[in-house]
Amino acid sequence: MAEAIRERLKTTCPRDCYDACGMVAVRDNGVVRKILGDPEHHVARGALCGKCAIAYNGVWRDAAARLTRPMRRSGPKGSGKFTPISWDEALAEIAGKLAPHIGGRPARQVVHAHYTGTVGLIAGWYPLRFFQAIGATEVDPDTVCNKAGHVALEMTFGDSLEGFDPESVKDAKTILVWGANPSHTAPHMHKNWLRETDATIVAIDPVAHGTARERAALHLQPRPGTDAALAFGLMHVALNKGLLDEDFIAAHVRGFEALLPDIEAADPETTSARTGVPADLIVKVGTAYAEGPSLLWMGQGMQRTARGGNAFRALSALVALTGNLGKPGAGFCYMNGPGSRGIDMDLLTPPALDIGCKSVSHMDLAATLADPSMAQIFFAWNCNPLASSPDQARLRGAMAREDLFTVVCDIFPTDTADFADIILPAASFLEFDDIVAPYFHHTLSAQVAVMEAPGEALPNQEIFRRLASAAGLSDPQLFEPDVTLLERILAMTPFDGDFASLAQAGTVQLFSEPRRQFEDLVFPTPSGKIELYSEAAIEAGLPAVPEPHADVPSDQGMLRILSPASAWQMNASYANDPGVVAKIGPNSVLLHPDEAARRGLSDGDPVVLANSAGELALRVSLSDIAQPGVGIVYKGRWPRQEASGANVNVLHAGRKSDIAEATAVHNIEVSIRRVDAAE
Ligand SMILES: Nc1nc2c(c(=O)[nH]1)N[C@H]1C(S)=C(S)[C@@H](COP(=O)(O)OP(=O)(O)OC[C@H]3O[C@@H](n4cnc5c(=O)[nH]c(N)nc54)[C@H](O)[C@@H]3O)O[C@H]1N2
Ligand SMILES: Nc1nc2c(c(=O)[nH]1)N[C@H]1C(S)=C(S)[C@@H](COP(=O)(O)OP(=O)(O)OC[C@H]3O[C@@H](n4cnc5c(=O)[nH]c(N)nc54)[C@H](O)[C@@H]3O)O[C@H]1N2
Ligand code: SF4
Ligand SMILES: [Mo]
Repeated sequence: MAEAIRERLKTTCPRDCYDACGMVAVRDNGVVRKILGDPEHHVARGALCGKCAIAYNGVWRDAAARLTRPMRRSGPKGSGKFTPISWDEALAEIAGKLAPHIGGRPARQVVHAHYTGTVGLIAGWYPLRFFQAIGATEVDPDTVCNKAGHVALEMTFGDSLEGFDPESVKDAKTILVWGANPSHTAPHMHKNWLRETDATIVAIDPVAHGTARERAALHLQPRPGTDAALAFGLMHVALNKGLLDEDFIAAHVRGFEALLPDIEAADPETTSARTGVPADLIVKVGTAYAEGPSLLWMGQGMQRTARGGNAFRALSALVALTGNLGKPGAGFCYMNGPGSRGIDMDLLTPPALDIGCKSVSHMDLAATLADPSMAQIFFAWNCNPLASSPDQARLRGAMAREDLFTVVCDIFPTDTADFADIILPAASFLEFDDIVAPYFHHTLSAQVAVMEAPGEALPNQEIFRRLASAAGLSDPQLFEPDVTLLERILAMTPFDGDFASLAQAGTVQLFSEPRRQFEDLVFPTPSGKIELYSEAAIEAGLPAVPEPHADVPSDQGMLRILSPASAWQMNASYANDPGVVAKIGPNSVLLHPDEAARRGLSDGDPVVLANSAGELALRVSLSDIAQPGVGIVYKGRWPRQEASGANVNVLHAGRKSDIAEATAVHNIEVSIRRVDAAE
């Protein structure tokens, strides 16, 4: 008998994840047997995270679980009843609906939502060309995730997409992990990078998460929404100990004097009372951070609050006034954009194609879709808004509009897909080539086709090329093939091989030495300096300088709900994998034992969380990772798999943060009551 031919193909995980793991697909006679972590990949080191090890060897390769044919709705809106149709029929039907909206003027009533289902550069961004060309209304993607932080950093440093290089850790003495939870969201950075460093790690998070417990020498556990006050407290310590970097401030910082009175007032006792962090810890951490060199990991969780933009500006002031920038082992990181690798995203979405797109915030998605004068056609692609967006009950109601023609492009039948008129089946990252520019490391990776797409599924980019053709559009940029795109992207980078050689390598390091963030200390702000005092902020109706804001604790009776990332899911992805379902168990609110006792609640009690936006039934789970006054409900469950038909976003009324109309999802407050057996 002929021996099976075994091959090992390298590829890359394109989830919206700091780690961007290299992977190996093990194939026998061309059939994928197993997806593993690439032993040669500097981050993965041979292991995928738990969730991907399950899902990539489970539901992602299970054709029966996937969308494999275009489909047309055959039941009432939201019923999830569909009949398979051909691609030609599906695209012709969509083109017919689009026809009255396109041609010359922007198609304002065509609304499209998208995000980072895949972050592959082509699959994630090329489809935007189609929407640019018709002038559709974009649901601003970052408003559901990280936009307040981006805009705050742009105001202050002129750029939010240049962070410290993780390789620069070798020169750092202190690392603050502030409002990020690597133990869930960057599992390999937690496992290796944060374990192997000699630097002192400090976690600053209302939740005693895995990184705070297992990696941090110190954990500051502020009340939610008090970070700006804490940052001023740390600056006070630095000022008091003569640790502010006066030369750096004189040369590179604008607005120090305007902050000074608030810094002087933020003594450790005052700060402790406002944040809940013990004064001696404030002194310890303020001293260590200011002595430096220090790295500051600015997590995305912290800015999803009503004053999240202000918090980011306050943390920026801490970086600037202690001069923790522009030298080895110092810097901050929100994320590292493709630009550090020379990639100009305009190549994928040429501005000249845009005939006048407008955008709306994700916080206004439900209201937009509810209004026929604003939305006649809705596209959701590369995202699952009925699980991830706010105001879930209202959004569901809006999506039930019979006259809202809805197209959903996904790889799985999600809650959002249930509301489609037409479903377009997408190919997964295992089924076509693409390029990934990781957002923590300054590396470059190949996503490589390792198997055929099931049924008739197609990559996002091909779907939108075909739709452009069906809609009678003719600009050649709407039909650029993948091979040319791959070539043109690579040509912008320092990598001098072709896609085949990148695919062979899996991931390439582009720089021999750690990159030094803002090395020349020239900042792309109007003044060229770090702008703590910001005219852009004033123009946006914000305070000229950051303020030492602290949310006051919830009223007696109300509970503050945080809904951060689960270890077992990627946003709302993977909830349909049986292996993942077994790991996540029933939906729960994690309560500190003291908080539960105060409310007469016990472990396992069925409870209802309620506020003006909605109600959610779940169970109490006692956990001392929560602090009193705060409940933790992990994000990402699929509403249709829950007995209540909803997830935590049913409690999010769409409150906006102070900057950029971005989400304040971590400001949710609810009442909590036990459900009696009779109910
Ligand atoms: N396993 C897994 N990994 C993921 C994701 C996932 O869903 N699951 N999602 C991916 C995506 S899209 C993103 S944006 C990143 C996000 O990854 P991170 O940057 O780690 O952000 P989150 O997990 O959203 O929140 C991080 C922390 O913010 C804290 N937080 C909430 N409110 C406050 C506050 O007021 N102050 C402070 N200091 N902290 C606060 C939460 O307690 C939480 O521990 O993760 C990515 N990686
Ligand atoms: N309560 C609460 N809500 C939150 C957050 C929170 O912290 N708390 N975090 C927010 C954040 S940070 C984010 S980023 C958003 C994420 O919100 P979403 O982007 O809606 O979340 P995902 O579940 O990642 O949805 C991605 C979808 O893309 C699909 N997909 C994967 N690959 C492909 C592909 O190649 N093509 C196509 N067409 N589809 C593909 C997946 O199957 C999945 O259904 O959620 C936000 N919602
Ligand atoms: S989701 Fe993140 S940790 Fe998991 S395999 Fe993908 S890149 Fe690695
Ligand atoms: Mo996100």
